Amino acid sequence: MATGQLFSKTTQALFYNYKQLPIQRMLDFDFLCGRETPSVAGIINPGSEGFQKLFFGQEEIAIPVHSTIEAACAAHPTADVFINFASFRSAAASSMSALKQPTIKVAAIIAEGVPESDAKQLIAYAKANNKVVIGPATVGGIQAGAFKIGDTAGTIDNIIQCKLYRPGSVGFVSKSGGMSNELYNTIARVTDGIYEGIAIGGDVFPGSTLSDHVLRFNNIPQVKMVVVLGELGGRDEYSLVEALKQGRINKPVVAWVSGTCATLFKSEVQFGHAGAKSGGEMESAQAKNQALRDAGAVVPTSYEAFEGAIKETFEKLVEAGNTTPVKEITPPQIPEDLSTAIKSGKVRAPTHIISTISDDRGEEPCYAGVPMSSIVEQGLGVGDVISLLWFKRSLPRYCTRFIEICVMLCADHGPCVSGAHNSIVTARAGKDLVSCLVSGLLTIGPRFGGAIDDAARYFKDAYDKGLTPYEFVESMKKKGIRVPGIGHRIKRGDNRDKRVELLQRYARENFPSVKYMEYAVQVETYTLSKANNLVLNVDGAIGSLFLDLLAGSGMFTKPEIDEIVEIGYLNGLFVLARSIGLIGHTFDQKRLKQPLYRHPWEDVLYTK
Ligand code: Q5B
Repeated sequence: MATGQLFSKTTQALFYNYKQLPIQRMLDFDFLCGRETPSVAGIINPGSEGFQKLFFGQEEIAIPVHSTIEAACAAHPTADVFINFASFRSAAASSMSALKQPTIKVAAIIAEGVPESDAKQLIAYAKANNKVVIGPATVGGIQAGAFKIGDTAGTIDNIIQCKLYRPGSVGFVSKSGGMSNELYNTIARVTDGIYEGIAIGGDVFPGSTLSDHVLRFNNIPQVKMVVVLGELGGRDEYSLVEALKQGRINKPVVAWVSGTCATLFKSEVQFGHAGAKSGGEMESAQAKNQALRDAGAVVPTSYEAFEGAIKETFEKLVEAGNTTPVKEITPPQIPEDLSTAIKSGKVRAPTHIISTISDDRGEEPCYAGVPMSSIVEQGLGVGDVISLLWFKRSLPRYCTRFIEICVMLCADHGPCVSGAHNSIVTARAGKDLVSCLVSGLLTIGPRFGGAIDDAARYFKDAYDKGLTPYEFVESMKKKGIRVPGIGHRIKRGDNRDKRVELLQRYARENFPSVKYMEYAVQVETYTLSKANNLVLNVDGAIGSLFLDLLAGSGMFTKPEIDEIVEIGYLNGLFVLARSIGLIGHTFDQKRLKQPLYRHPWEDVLYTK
């Protein structure tokens, strides 16, 4: 075990396993102490690399993340403390790897339940190589005003109350991490505060012992007195007794071994820590307290008297001129996190996004206020989900069924249409699913599949204005605009599109009114008189029928209908539906292991 200071105001650590809160607490402590460099030099997060954003005071900093201990040590050769937040399963192996790095001098192991045989190996290796292990099963330790391990001393408020932002003159060592918080507070009240505090952990085989740290404190000039909190079980306190008897400790030691109540129990009792069980007489709190007292330590008669004993010992030191209480300083204020400040109502902040269709903050996500479980329990379908997320209302079943029929009928139209062709070519170029999908989707537009909105706009305008089909079509011709929703590459007057027929039949049987659709049919009758391919196509059928749905369902106001048509909701139906087919074509090509597509020369007219 090293003989003196373990930490200083420039000590840096490598933190194993990304745990945002304890790292941020370390950095907040740094800021409180006026450190110039963050105490965490790097994070080791097995399997990932990059940077982690955290706050150092008011400044946001990026702490490097390394995937291995070796890489982290190589990148930060001056970081000599390894703080291990691994689980009990991997804590021993990772600690051993860290101790084997020449740059690491101290390893703190937080996990509880590390196998005792592993702990013994770590201890043996550390001893042989002059390294220090704190833990396992520890909260860590702190050098006041300089360096803190993980969650030691708890919240910033507690650290301020315990005056840990500046060094005092008491060295403190305890088995228990929880009790060390209590003692930091006590010591701050009755002395000038902690110089260094270590919780060795409650395991049967701690990496370093109470006496190891007391002997170390004895060599630190700034430490004027030592406080020790032991507990029943084990014989660690007897090493301290020996050291006291041998005169190896020349600073006042105030000690208490907790667990005196164990004698009240008839059988052996296991307290919180693995090592804290009332074994034989020698391991009892009473015996250990007496032995410490006999060896010269100040040992009160009860835990309640511990505070008084510490106070008295410190006052004697001051009276004797052996110590001058440190001057009090005011620590800087840690900037509050925005989320905490908002929660407490201290500040308000503008939001950057507004959303009205869904909410995932509660117990379960809601679509337009309807919980998912209710959607499932009511047996609703994808048409209802579209109705909630796109139109923000629950439409009647005949409407949502119509939406579902649109999606089903437009899901695919063979491999030769623009979208499928693009997806197929993209898949054969070896691209991923999303690339294949979007390359197909990008063909959807005024000529292919994306004429639904325009069809609805033009049919609505013409019908609402009372134009005859002749007036409407000829006015469009004059403007040089093809009637959206009319015309098809392969469908003809004598080979109608089955999809259009199915949609029309459903609407005639279920919609209260189909006036827009009937108007579109009249337009078709006129355009067919001009050319056999100018049929009402699937875009025109959906566009006109959706106008009937909006107007006839009684679920939309006139301004809402105008807005839906104006914004252009309806192409969304084709985009959504055709995605199903485009994904299918992509999988098909990949399943068939089709090679790179190259268009044949014979199919190209090369000309000047
Ligand atoms: N003419 C669809 O044209 C197509 C006219 C017209 C007045 C019209 C064309 C068109 C409007 C957009 C539209 C959706 C490009 C179609 C779909 C999904 C699909 C696809 C699939 C699937 C076809 C020949 C003569 C010319 C033109 C005139 C043509 N359309 N006049 N209004 N609308 N329609 N798109 O066959 O005098 O000879 O110069 O743009 O609704 O995309 O299955 O394939 O599910 O995937 O190439 O169903 O109609 O005809 O361009 O050779 O024109 O007719 O002016 O007259 P074609 P063209 P003229 S559904």
